[in-house]
Amino acid sequence: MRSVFFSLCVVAFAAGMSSCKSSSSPAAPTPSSNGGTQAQKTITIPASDIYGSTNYSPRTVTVQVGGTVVWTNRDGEKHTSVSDTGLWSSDIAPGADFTRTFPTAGTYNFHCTLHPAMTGTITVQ
Ligand SMILES: [Cu+2]
Repeated sequence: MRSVFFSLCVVAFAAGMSSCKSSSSPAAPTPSSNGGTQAQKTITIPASDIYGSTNYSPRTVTVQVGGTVVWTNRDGEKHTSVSDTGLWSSDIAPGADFTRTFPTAGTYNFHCTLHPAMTGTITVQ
């Protein structure tokens, strides 16, 4: 019985009937299924905790080649975004943000010069 139905379905598929065609085709991939590589990512610096400590959130992001990263300072004090290799350096005042475009694939580490525990990594791919 099962093989008869399968055979009928194959015949119907060969004839171009959509009802069997759709059930035998794999689902189309969705655009967001590639791990989240995007043209722009935002790194937030949240308000300090009760110990006066904060950090980049998230500390690691991945963007497309040519994409941009925006650092947003939501804390009440100044922070910075400084490349470990000297590619960029910017103060980020409370409430302000800093945007940088990454035209070249690679891994870019950065830190805050004012708070040694604040470090992060950007992957451009
Ligand atoms: Cu800082």
